[in-house]
Amino acid sequence: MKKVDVIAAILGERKHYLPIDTAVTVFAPTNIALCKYWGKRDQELNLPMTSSLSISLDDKGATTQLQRSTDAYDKVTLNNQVMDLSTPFCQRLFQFLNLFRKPNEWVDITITTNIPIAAGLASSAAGFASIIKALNEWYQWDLSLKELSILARLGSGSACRSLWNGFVEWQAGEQCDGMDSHGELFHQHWPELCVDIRLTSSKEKTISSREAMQRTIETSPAYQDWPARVKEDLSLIKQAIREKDFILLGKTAEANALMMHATMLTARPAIQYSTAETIAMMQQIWHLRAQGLNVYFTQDAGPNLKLLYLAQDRSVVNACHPSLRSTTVR
Ligand code: 2P0
Repeated sequence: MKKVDVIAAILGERKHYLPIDTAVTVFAPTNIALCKYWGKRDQELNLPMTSSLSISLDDKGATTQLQRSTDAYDKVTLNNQVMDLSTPFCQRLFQFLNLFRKPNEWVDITITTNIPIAAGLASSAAGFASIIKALNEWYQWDLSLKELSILARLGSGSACRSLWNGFVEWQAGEQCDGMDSHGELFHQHWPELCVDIRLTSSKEKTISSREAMQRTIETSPAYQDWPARVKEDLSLIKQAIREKDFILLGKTAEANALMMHATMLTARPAIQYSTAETIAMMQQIWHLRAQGLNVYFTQDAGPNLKLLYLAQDRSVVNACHPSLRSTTVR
């Protein structure tokens, strides 16, 4: 099954709609997975091997402004910088846009993120989610969030979780067209749950998560244990959120992230996103926990850690160790 077939099935007649003349501006939050997506059963459609669950970072994410280009060529601006259209960023963007637009529909697109790009902070998730929301308004498709989630997934898997604020579960689904593989709200509120990004590096990662997850599936003997582990972790994390059991949430989310990185370390050749700073940071967190502080971490495809703790511990977390000070994002 190809992306164009999925798009045709969702858009139907709407595929022929013309864009409006005015600019549209939309925002999508980035999301941090508490139970990770790692590995695909279909690379073309970004269909995952397992379900996953994330929390969105409300006002941290990507804003996309989309309008007709005043010239007969495309224009891309990323974080106030006019982009060369041959960069990998623009190539990936146009691969996606070309699935939807018609010939000569030249675009002027401006994407602004308030999180570092490609440092394992899920900026591509927010980026693709905001682009599909912008297309939905530009062409006046009037699609549901579920349909937008399926289309966002075609750009980047984790983007399908960035259509909502709060907790979002991405159901892996079983169908080969992926119509049952999309995000949906996990209806729970937990305003006391805090997420901090501890930035050890905002440099671009050396290996994309797309390439890393494929190599892991193909070469890591540890990967065979991953789907069963995720099933159990997902169930525990949902229980923890429902019962507001922070310790269960923290220890399961941390173990899930470490297991994901263990599958990468045992790939051939090995993949390691952690730096010396990342490891030192993990040890500090474990040390603080041994002293009784309820702080946990999760880590994505990059060296930065995200701290998880409750609002009541915010001042203690910040005071404990100067190097633990970080950006509170939620
Ligand atoms: C996640 N990550 O659940 C996991 C944890 C990184 C580590 O989703 O190939 O950029 O576009 O589907 O979505 C990052 O992978 O990969 C990711 P593609 P994506 O957040």
